[in-house]
Amino acid sequence: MPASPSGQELHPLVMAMAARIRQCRKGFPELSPLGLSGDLEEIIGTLDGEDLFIRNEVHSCRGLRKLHLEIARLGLGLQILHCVFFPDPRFDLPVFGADIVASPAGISAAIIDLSPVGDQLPERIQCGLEAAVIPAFQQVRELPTWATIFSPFVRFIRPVNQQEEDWFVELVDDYLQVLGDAVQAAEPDDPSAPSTLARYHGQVSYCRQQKRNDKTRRVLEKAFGTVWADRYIEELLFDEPLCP
Ligand code: BLA
Repeated sequence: MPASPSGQELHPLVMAMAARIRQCRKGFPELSPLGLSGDLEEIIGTLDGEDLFIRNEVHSCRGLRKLHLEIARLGLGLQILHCVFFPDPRFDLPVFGADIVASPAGISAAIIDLSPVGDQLPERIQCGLEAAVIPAFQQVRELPTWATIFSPFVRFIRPVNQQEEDWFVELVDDYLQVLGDAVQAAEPDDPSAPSTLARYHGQVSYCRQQKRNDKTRRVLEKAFGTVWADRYIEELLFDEPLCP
């Protein structure tokens, strides 16, 4: 089977990350695929004679309202792995986010975080992340101004060699283990509990801050137009949770 509908190879880090995320995802409780309206599962187009595609996988599980994994090729050899696991606000769980941006020149951005939806991370997550060993990446990138949503454990790097790419995949695995353990242990609060409402508002602001990332919007607009990009961002990438 070709690596992509266009038959072109995906960057090894994009493939390795996707494989690891899928493997970790399997362990989440009551995992089930979420239907996507037909035109959003696989999106294929062309730009300046180049094949474009986006492939989306969306699930839900006990504790998480949406687990989204996207792999895309979006023009000029740009490849993106985008992954966000959004919690169900009734549960005291963070948002898992990961993004890889690869171009023919190599990986320009690799980011991973478990982001709080309140003042701080749940204690169990905090302790788990404190125990994770952070590899000595050579190129740590500066976060943009909208990135106030991330935790102190966010890693935003440009991997400089294969070893650093391998380290990054292991780090993603560590963060997903910490999240997975918390998901297994979590018990829901009442939908009307103040804690649920606070986490709902926290998740809404996470989504709104992410939507301030012009780089994502620009790439999608160039490939598929403004109206489509808007809908895609609002409905699939960073849709806000339903009020509990
Ligand atoms: C940066 N995101 C980028 C860049 C591009 C995209 C082209 C610039 C690359 C660079 O600075 O080297 C594009 N990312 C996309 C597209 C999608 C995508 C098109 O996910 C989806 C279809 N972005 C996220 C998530 C996080 C994230 C979940 O979607 C973090 C958890 C972070 N992307 C992120 C950050 C930057 C970035 C922090 C750098 C922005 C900057 O430096 O201004």
